[in-house]
Amino acid sequence: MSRRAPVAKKELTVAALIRRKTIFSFSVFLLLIGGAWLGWRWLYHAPNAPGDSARQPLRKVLQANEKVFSEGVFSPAHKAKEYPLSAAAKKVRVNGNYGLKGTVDTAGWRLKVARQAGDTLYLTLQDLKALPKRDIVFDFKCIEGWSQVTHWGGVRVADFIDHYGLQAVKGLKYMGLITPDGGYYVGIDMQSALQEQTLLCYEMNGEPLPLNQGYPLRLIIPVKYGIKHLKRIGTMYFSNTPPRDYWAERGYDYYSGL
Ligand SMILES: Nc1nc2c(c(=O)[nH]1)N[C@H]1C(S)=C(S)[C@@H](COP(=O)(O)O)O[C@H]1N2
Ligand SMILES: [Mo]
Repeated sequence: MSRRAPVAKKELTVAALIRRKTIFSFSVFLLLIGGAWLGWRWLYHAPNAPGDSARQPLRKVLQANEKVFSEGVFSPAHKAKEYPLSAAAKKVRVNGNYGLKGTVDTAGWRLKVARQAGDTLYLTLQDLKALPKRDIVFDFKCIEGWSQVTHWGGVRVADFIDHYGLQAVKGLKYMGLITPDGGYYVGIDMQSALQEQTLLCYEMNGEPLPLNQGYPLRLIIPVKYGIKHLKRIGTMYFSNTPPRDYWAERGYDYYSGL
């Protein structure tokens, strides 16, 4: 009966063990570095969508975030925190003046509301002031990294739409706003436009808006970053395709939700 004797496991010396582990660790290190480099190269050479300055893979991440924010964890009822009047800053920071060059024709200014099918409303500031006024004190946040608790007053976009019989636009996906000179423009998803805290705003600290803060009318939309709070509204329109958006065209998040 010939039984094979069990092969004795070859004992490794400590030095050989260390050598083996070092080679293994170094190979893993090289693989990770190589992977990171390839990934970066892929991202760097990835194309942009037409008219977009964000690379497509990065834009897809932003769009995935938007989906989570608008349909997922954060419900449509999501509201910005409100503060007491006493918390509002007296000296309010000014930021951004695209579309604000030149003065406003105070007497001639009208809010142009493009309803569907070429039918347009022209409203005066008095028309807007005749509607119920809503005051809000909230923490205004700019993507540049600053924030300030400030006090604004105006008419809710939702009330405005109901009052002017624009119910049909609620079925569309977006509201677009443009300054009178076309220099600044934003697109807002309808759900956020109709949110109870979103205002067509004509007052700051109980006074008419200063020129550099959007006189005669601006958007206040507390569930979004400052870039969406367009100052000096000229035209309002509605559509199912995303309206042009100044900062989204320059690579920022279109949704810009908080
Ligand atoms: N017309 C116009 N609106 C604008 C901007 C702009 O450049 N032009 N900048 C936006 C940005 S980035 C911010 S943070 C807020 C600042 O509002 P404030 O000047 O009242 O602080 O306005 C927004 N609305
Ligand atoms: Mo901003």
